[in-house]
Amino acid sequence: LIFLSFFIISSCKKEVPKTLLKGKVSIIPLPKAQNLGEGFFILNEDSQVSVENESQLKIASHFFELIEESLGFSTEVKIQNTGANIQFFTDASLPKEGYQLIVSQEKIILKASQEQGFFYGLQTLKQLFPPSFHNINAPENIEWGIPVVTINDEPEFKWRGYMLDVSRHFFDKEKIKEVLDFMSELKLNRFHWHLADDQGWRIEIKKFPKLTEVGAWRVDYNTTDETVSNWWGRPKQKPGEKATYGGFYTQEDIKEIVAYAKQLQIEIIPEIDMPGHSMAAITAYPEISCAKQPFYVATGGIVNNNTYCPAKEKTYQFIEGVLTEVMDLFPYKYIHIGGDECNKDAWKNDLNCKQLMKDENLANMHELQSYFIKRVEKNINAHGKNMIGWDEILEGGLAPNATVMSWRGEKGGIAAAKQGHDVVMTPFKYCYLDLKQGDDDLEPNLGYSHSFLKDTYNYKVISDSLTIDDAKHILGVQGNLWTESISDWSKLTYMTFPRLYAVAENGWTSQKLQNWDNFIERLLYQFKKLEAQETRYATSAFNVKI
Ligand code: TNX
Repeated sequence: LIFLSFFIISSCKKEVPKTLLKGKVSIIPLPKAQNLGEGFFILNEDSQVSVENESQLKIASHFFELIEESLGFSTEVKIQNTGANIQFFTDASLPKEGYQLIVSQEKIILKASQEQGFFYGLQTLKQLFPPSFHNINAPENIEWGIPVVTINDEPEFKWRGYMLDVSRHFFDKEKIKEVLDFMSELKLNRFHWHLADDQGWRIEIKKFPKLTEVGAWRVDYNTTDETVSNWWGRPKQKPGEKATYGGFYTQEDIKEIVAYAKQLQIEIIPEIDMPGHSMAAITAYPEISCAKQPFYVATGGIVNNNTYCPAKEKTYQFIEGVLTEVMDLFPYKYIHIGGDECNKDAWKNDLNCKQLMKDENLANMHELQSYFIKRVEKNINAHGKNMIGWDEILEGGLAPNATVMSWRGEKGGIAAAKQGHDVVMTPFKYCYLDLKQGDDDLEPNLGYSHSFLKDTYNYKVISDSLTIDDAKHILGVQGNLWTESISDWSKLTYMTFPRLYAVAENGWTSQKLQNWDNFIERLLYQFKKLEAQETRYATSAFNVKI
């Protein structure tokens, strides 16, 4: 009895590291090579980090500050602290985004050649913690067991994207930061921000203030029925009705987001959709349309006459004014100009359009659209930037330097690559996160057709019909979340997860290493983590009713 009570007392005194789960590594996206050893490295409040220089210091301090609450203690990060048990080293032989992470029982060593690699090595480290680490309520007096493992890693593609449509439903800047957070954990590095569409203009443009005074607001349907059929069936705004639903980002907000994304190694691709999908803009500035007024910011579904007029100089002045401010705000290479689903009815009977087609020898509406896109590209190129657009920009002839985002299938992307243009693959069947992910009776209030997790996972980014040289033009892959039926955060995460894990693995892990059964096993860790964070995700992918 004395022995037993001694045992009980002593085991109560010392906080047992509850988190020492049996060693198992469940990293998504799957690293290029990993070798699991025996035992654990214990990370506790005595742990210290040593880095070599200021740039590493920034990355490491940012990381350990962010996880301080989850850890339950702070971790000291210093330059050249030889006694530290977590050490960073430059290894110039590693690729830009690659890293090597070596966890032994005594030490953690992280090697990379550049910032990106150190950042991604740390994201991997974060996934080596047990799921309880991600609890929103921080534990106290705890030690964390990190399994002994050696990981050598680098990505397959340089474009690993996620698109969010903030026009159909607006998500404020704090939510955008949360999007960037979950992206960075999956080593996604391109955030495509769909900022303008028929149902709302979301970015402040100083030269054209009505874009946000008028274009950012529509009639509030305030409905809890968020099926796509509800969206498509909505009546249009009537004269005298007040437009109160919406929102926009100020230029200060944009700068804040750009700085935030930079710390997470994410580039942002702003999209201003044109010449179609532009109802919000022409409601603010009707003179750049060739359709008849009045215009209203669209409340939902079918929108006609939502185009800029390609035959007015004013249109090009407007676009130049808008894009100049956009290009100043986003210090990156690409500007997305949309180009999709342009309904050309308003152009067909317009006298200016007819005259322009004659003058420019344009045979049909596709060539007229191509004329418009090419002029816009010239302007973008003159600012030293590249234009990217949806695959409709192939119609009537591709602009000389355009990059194509292939969404209606793989055909457009394949054709563009064969013409020597760069391509990002986002075929809707595999990459559209707004499509249903489970059987109809398992889904809450959602619409469109299906895109099952397994299809997303098994999608081959490089089509068999490409030669090795054509394939070099495939920059990567992206998951797109259109928000017609998504007005709140919990639905956003529900549609995004788990499919974004599959997109991330398609972007990072080579096809040869991908394996569905193994992916599902690793997903279980991610699910526990999402639960710990109280993030809603879909189980309908596994035919489980929620
Ligand atoms: C097509 S994808 C669109 C969007 C819709 C989406 C719904 C693309 C370039 N255009 O405007 O939101 O389908 O899945």
